Amino acid sequence: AAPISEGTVPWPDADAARYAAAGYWAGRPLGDLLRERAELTPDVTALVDGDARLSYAELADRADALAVRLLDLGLAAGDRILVQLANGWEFTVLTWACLRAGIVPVMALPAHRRLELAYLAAHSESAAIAVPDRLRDFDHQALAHELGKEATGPWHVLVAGDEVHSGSVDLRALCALGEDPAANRARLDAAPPDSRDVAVFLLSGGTTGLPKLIARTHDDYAYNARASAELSAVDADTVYLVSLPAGHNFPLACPGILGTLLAGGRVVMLPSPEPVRAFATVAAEGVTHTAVVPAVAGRWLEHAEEHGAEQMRSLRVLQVGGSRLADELARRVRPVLGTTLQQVFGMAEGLLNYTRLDDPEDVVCTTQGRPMCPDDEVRLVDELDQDVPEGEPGSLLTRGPYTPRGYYRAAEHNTRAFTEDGWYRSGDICRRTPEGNLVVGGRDKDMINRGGEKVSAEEVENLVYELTDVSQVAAVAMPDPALGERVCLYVVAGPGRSAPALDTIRAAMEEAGVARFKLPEHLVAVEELAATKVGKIDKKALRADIAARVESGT
Ligand code: J2J
Repeated sequence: AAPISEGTVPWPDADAARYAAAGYWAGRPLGDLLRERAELTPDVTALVDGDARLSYAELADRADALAVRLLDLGLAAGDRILVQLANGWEFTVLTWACLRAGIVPVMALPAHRRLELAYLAAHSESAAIAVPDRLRDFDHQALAHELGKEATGPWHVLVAGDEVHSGSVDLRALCALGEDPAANRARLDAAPPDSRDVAVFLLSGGTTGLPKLIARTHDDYAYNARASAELSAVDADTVYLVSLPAGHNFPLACPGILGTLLAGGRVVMLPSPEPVRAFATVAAEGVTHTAVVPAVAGRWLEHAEEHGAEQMRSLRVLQVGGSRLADELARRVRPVLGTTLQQVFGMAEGLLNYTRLDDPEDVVCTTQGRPMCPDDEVRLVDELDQDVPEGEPGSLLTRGPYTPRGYYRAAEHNTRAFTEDGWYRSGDICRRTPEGNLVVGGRDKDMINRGGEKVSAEEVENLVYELTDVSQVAAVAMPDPALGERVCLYVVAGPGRSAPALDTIRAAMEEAGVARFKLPEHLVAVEELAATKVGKIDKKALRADIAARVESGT
């Protein structure tokens, strides 16, 4: 496989020097930092997953043992491993192991299917994949082997589960404590990754046909996690609950798993945010912090209103982000759950905005916070990239010490997604309040935000063109009370034909190996699609149309 450095876009030297001098970049690989932290409190519980409880010493030693066994399997520093694990202790041990060995995890989601995984494996030239045996009736292990048929290099299938088939590697066995932890440790300490090298690949929310990979370095991602921990008051007394997919930036490092472990706190993993189990877990483990998307916050509030919030007594901070939290929902958090709300407007591309824990209630409930770092640069601009007047809505551009300057191996797309001088175009329309907080009011990127899961309209449209014979299709966001948005398709039938049914399209997409959350949930067949002045499909008009239809119930 080609070295990663070939496809990444480094920060310019002057900026890198500035970020290092300011102390944001500590010059230490994440695996080192974790190992060091583990030594401070070896006997303290670091990780909980059901009955499994690992102390810092056990976690660090298992991670080292796994790292060494991965190297012995033939993986080398700089190699990539596609990670599609459910939320469980294996995810955390594997991530830690990778950070120690310099093996780079590519953070896929459990919902991804053949099409997404095949693309990610090829694009990252992964040499291995880590999957559950089965999850919700889906045979991940079988798919992982199928993907191997297309691999050009070595392909190891690591399986976390009870049913490990021949030809697979038992990930849990690989995580077993080694005979000689000191020897493992010495071997890994002798060849630490460079702190400026890639630590993890995150997936972009995506506005293009295929998801982009975001290369986050040890230096920038450690800062991301550490500074986040400070802003959400995560420390050694923290018990952080992970219930969103762990490979997502928010629960992984904002401050998430990494921020909590770097602070010496405890991470508790749950496979889903379903309220009955989540509430019981908060009570049983004394959870102090957790992160959810607005759709989950809504379900938790309803649950608490019905059954009481007694179980939530230990919860000090509820972080909510991933899509716009309605002000009315935000205002119910403190009275109903008795906890402090922290709004998080973040992105896997870097920039994180947080409301501060001591902000006035009004700021916490009506804004999405402000940048985490003093050296985060944020501009709000018009269509010509000119700054809008203060207080007016504009499209967000950003640069900073944890916002890489380009996607991985995407030179052509980077010319659009980034300005010439390295500003990332987030595509969010925001305004800045007089106190400096951002309020997200919309977006000018072609993405559908389904309860925090990002769906690229272009990706869906390409699939529909490929799989059906419609003559025109547009995927647009349909307002939804529970999820915020769902995917709606507008289609113009092929000549002399009728439009395909929604179920037909969904079945074809599923058959093609597309993640379920991307499947359209509503279809509107029309004679023609309105065009803009430049001849593009007028999505704005379609969004207004579907909103009006939902409103009037037609
Ligand atoms: C409105 N839109 C938001 C918010 C993200 C923390 C939290 C979220 C993400 C995330 C993340 C929003 N209000 N509070 O990585 O570390 C939309 C914006 C943004 C896009 C990024 C984190 N919080 N969004 O959601 O990479 O449109 O990251 O550009 O998945 O989600 O999506 P993603």
